[in-house]
Amino acid sequence: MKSRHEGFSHKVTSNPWGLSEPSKVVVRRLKDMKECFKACEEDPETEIYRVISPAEEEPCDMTYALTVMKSGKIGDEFFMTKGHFHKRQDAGEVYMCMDGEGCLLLQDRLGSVIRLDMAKDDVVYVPPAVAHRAVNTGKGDFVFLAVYSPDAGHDYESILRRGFAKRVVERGGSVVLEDS
Ligand code: M6P
Ligand code: ZN
Repeated sequence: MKSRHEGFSHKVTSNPWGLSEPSKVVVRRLKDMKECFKACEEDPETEIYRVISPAEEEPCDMTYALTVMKSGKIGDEFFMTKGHFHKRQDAGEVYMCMDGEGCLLLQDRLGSVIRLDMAKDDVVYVPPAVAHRAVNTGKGDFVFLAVYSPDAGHDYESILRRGFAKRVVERGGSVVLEDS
């Protein structure tokens, strides 16, 4: 890994999806996010998604991460990320969908939620001060690259306490946004 002053680069690989070396992988399983799903009878070891990021130790002003989310449901709820606010109130983020189909839920501090659908090649801007959660509504992996400032920080607690006001569920074969 070069120092951040020299820049750094990776290839996004497919089969399997990942970033070329050197990179680090964080796997999130059902047991790591039980508070997020309404039902959780499935195997706690079930992998929901993994986040692959540069193995960069030095502080950077910008970085990226690839998220690879499996297709599936827990009860009637589609696989999703934990979701977070940024600790820094002025830090947004950009998501680029590399493969699959899904959506982003954006919830502001007052609890209003909007859903932005995402498919391969879509680019989405996530404004500062909204909690964001990605949901895989497709039949294959949902893969997206996020570009953000690492010092934005992840605030999971605020959104866990309140919860997302809407859930993405399957009803009669359709993808539906429902009140929590
Ligand atoms: C994207 C970025 C990461 C985030 C990941 C998973 O790749 O937003 O910063 O960690 O999605 O989302 P979460 O942290 O909410 O589980
Ligand atoms: Zn974020």
